[in-house]
Amino acid sequence: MKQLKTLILIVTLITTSAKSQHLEDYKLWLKYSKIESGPKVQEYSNIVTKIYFPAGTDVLSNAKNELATALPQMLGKPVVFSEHMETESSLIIAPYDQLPNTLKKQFEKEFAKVNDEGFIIKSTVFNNKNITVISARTDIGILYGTFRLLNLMQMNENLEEVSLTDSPKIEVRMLNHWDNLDRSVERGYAGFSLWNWQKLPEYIDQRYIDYARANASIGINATVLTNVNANALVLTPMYLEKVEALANVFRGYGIQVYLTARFSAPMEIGGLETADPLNVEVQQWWNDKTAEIYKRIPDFGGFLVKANSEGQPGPQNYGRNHVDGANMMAKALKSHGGNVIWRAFVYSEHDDTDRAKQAYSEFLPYDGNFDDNVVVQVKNGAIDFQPREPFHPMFGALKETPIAMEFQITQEYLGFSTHLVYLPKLFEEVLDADTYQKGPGSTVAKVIDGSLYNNTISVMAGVSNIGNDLNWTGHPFAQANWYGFGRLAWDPYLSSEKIAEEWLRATYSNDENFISPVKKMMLMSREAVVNYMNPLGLHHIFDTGHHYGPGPWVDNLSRPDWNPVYYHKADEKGIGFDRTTSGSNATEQYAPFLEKKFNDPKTTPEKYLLWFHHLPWDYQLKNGKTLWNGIAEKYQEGVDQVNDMITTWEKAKPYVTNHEYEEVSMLLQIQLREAKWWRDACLLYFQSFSKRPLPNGVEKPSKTLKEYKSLKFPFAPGIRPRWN
Ligand code: BDP
Repeated sequence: MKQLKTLILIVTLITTSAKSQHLEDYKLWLKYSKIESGPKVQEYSNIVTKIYFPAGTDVLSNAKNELATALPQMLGKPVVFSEHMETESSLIIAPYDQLPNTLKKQFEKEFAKVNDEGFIIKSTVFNNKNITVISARTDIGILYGTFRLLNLMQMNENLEEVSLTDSPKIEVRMLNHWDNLDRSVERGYAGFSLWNWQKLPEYIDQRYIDYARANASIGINATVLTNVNANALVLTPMYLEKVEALANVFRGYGIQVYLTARFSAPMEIGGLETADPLNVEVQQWWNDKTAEIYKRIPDFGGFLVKANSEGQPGPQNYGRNHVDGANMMAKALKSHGGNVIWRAFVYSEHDDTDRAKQAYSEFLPYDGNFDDNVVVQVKNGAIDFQPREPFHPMFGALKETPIAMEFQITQEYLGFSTHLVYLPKLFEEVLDADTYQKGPGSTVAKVIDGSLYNNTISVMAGVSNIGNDLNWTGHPFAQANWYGFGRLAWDPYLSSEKIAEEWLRATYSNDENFISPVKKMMLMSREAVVNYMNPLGLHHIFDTGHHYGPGPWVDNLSRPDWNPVYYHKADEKGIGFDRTTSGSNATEQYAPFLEKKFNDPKTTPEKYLLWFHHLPWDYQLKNGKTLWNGIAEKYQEGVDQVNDMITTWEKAKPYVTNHEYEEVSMLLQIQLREAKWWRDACLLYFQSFSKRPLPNGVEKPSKTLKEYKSLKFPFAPGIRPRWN
């Protein structure tokens, strides 16, 4: 009997600890683990001995709750709050206008640099006592400052003489959820949609609150709840009531809700016979609909619109253009303070010019014609979220109209949520790129934050990788992509390395022996995926529809620009897309300095070589090797890099829990298998044109090309559902 009891106890202990380990994943970078270093515990305890935190709005109480949760966990003792300033107050957290006059005066200079969402964290002397102050112009600034203080503690930073002033550089920092009303997520690889439409509005899932906390902790302040391939039903009262319930939760964390607006909604749910933007009844319908939404959600952000793109309805169905469509919605939103975010992801089956040129050609003539609450949202590259693309030529070229960056956090073309790929490295490459549109130094970051052309609104959007998986993002390291997107939207000049370090410290461990190799692994992971999928500027050679795995051979789809053969153009002579003056001349869309550079293969960075040039198989690369050998070696290098990632992770074992170790290990094994699959399938296929042997050091494929071609994945996740 006694033995049985012991056994039961052991089993219970094992299962609870396994369970709680899983729950650790759920906490994202907000784990607030106990701080092990004695001196730091002492230092931080002194700072938070007594916290003055005046009562106020929901936003302020959410900040206070966060401290009440985090500090006892990190420091091992309860915290004392007071709503009155006392002589013992060691930490003062208050909006600027509630600070005592002496402190106000002291911080005047700092506040000149702080915008409405920014904050200061400063050590100072007050009433002859060392204190720390978090202050901001607004409550939301206080929330951001509070999260930053906790983050600094998580990273064991020195806070004795802290002096920090920070403000977001981009105004709208938003997630785009491609979530459908049936809870499937287009290109989602982390389960189903978080939004439980059926139980809303009454049932408020704890997930909504934790989602909002996580976003606020990194400064994300807007969310588009629904798929760009929109369903008009979300604009009906039944759904708006549910949207309102979500907005009520998010408001307390400074997050504004946006919806996608289906252009044909006036017909589908409004009973009109047309959706022509110049029709007065249609305009009235949008005015009324917008007013109805604002009645429920006074801080509603506005609409995100995908129009006349990939079969979605739009103004062109009525002989009108993007300006007519966007301005109609802008007028409806204007008096309420809302924005229209109009996507420029357009390419047409009726246009046989290079797909990479089409959005620019279509939108550039409209520059300056959009209303001032319209922002044009452009993907980072001119094709579609590939592992690597040169920056989209519209950045810097569109001058009068504010242009929003659209990054994809979900890994549609980067191995889904199975591959460890640290995306801030990709985001950073794009943001740092120089457009030369206003001379050297005209970086994409300066275009986006509005500083290059003094644009009125600035927006950075990320297509979310979040679903209802316990760990939110499918791969635990994909949490870093959500985190990193938020940090870069706050400050597009941050380095991806700093962000990786912050995330690792908050998520796993502060041990240098862990941080340094694992950070290196993260920073290398993006180049690895480029190498084993799309080296040297190759792109869009994915198997079609689901984009899972390689499919460079696919040539039978109805539209030429949906077929991978359109993009690599491999033949007996060579490989690559000629976008120079002798080809599609897409290079002319860049500033003259870059145009010239990209027109010549010798001056084109090799990472973009086959994006801009069709070159013979024996073309000589900078390292003296032939193009064929260079391609083959890059594929092999990608596989080798995944092997290195596996070795790094094995060495990281002592610093993480068993569960954390195992889950990443298993995923890395899948990544290795798939990296080899990419290498072998692509090389066998391209070899059928190059007719050259694989160079030494490149492993022989384990299957035949026929076998790779025969693979079918009808149930791969994230496939586009049939819209409507
Ligand atoms: C592509 C996706 C497709 C999206 C489309 C878009 O394959 O599912 O609907 O982009 O951005 O990347 O509208």
